[in-house]
Amino acid sequence: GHKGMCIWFTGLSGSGKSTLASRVEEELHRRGVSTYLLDGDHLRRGLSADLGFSDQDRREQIRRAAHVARLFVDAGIVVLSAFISPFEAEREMARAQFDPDSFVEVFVDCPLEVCAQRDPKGLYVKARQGVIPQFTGISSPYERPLSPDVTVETAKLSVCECTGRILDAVIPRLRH
Ligand code: GGZ
Repeated sequence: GHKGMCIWFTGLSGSGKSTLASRVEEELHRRGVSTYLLDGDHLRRGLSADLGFSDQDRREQIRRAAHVARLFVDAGIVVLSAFISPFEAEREMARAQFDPDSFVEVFVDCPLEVCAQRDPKGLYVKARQGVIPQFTGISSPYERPLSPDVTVETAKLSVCECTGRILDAVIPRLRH
């Protein structure tokens, strides 16, 4: 068996959080680990359908996300949380929900310009046109993590290499 754990991905829109969370999830499945993928988009369609993107709403989004993650971790599941989570204070609040060795903060580090070039959903174009207000990195802040457990530079490393680095931090902590 293994214990529950929260792997918390933070980074800009388009930095690669969801891609890496699902790749890490696949690898954990191969090792027989029970997982749950929790992401911003999903939560915002249901539990957080009442929230927008003001600083206050983002703080509330992260509070809810951390709480839901905690429920799953208590049930022995490894939760992969992928939220921009732009504020250090809320990331620390999330961390505080867990035992020190049951929370791994992964900074998905990618330059804004690269994220804006990737722009898989066309959101950066709309943000720069002012069509989408309060867009992270354009018209809303992103505080870089001060002490993440793992940093992966997705503009420099392959998805495979980033996945490997995250697993290297996670796997040893899964044992009781
Ligand atoms: C940032 C936005 C915005 C604004 C819509 N700012 O890359 P995506 O598209 O698929 O995922 C992003 C998602 C961000 O939700 P989170 O819950 O992760 O954000 S936070 O932790 O800050 O609460 C993005 C989309 O929503 N999106 N408008 N204005 N991202």
